[in-house]
Amino acid sequence: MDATNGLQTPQLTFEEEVKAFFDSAPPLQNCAEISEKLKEFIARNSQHSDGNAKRVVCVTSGGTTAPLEQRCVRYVDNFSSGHRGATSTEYFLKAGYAVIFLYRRGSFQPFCRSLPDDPLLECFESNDDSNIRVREVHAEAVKRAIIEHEAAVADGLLLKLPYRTIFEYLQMLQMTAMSMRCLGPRGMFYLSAAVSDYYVPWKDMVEHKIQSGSHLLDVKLVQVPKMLLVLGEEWAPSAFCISFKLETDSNILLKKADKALRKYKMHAVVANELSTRKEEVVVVTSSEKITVRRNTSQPGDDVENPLIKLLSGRHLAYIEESSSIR
Ligand code: 9Z3
Repeated sequence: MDATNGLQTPQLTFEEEVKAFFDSAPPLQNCAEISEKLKEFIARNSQHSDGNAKRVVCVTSGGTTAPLEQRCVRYVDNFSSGHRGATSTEYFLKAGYAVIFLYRRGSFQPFCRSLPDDPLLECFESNDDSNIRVREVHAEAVKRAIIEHEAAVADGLLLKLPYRTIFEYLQMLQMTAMSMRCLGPRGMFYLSAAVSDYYVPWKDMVEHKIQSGSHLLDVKLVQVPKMLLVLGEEWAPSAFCISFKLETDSNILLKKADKALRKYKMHAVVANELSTRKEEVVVVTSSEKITVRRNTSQPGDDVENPLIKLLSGRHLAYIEESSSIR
């Protein structure tokens, strides 16, 4: 695949690239339903039954696909499992947030991380009367998953919205951000999804399955416009924005995170290296680089535990600071 786009393409401004992306994207199928769910969720948490206006975070999770055919058989994907997003969602809920969980279909889900890969078949068994019961060995994990998930949903604190493609993801992120605008600084974006860097614009994509048989497959991929800038400047200008930077070469990680912080005007960038991402991350802000590690002396602890504590504290300070300058 030629990611350098060997064709002579016209030079577009950034604004034109963004417009071209959205203009050419296939419209979201359940747009009205998503919009209604967002409206209702945000209204409810702006005046929650416990009397407090909640802080609301949009957690993006998993990886986007870039389809190669309109009637998609093949697509470009990435490694992301959604573990970071699902785990962080649990800790955000614990910290008192309402969470919009924008996740890749089929990726890890909050409260289900400790269940086996095939939970339905592995967690349950039938007895002699063909009644279904939970296997003893998984009973604790299943009970915890159900109780904690039910509590979050019953309290109206968790809204789950699935995506698969880069087109769906960016349209849903835009809708979510516009809906969260009314929250001002109480809104937060925690952008842990691994977003495709390159895609085939819908209008340039073949309709039917690409036929095999030729020695070389020549597909032109175009850079996905970095929507982080648009998010912070236009879609939700008062929100607290955290993005992630992933590298496999630890020598360039912090420099790249620092660059992203300034270029996309984020409040913090969480830098992580592929092989150690579950053990430690570095939170890069304009004035600090804070290493956050999983507490290894506490069995089952996650790096997201201290990470969300740190970010939640920073978000509170940001809200106070924003209200004092209004
Ligand atoms: C991350 O860096 C996440 O922490 C991981 C989590 C994807 C590594 P898993 O889902 O992994 O738990 O398996 N996410 C963002 C990666 C990314 O694509 N960042 C962009 C970049 O590096 C900036 S938007 O250019």
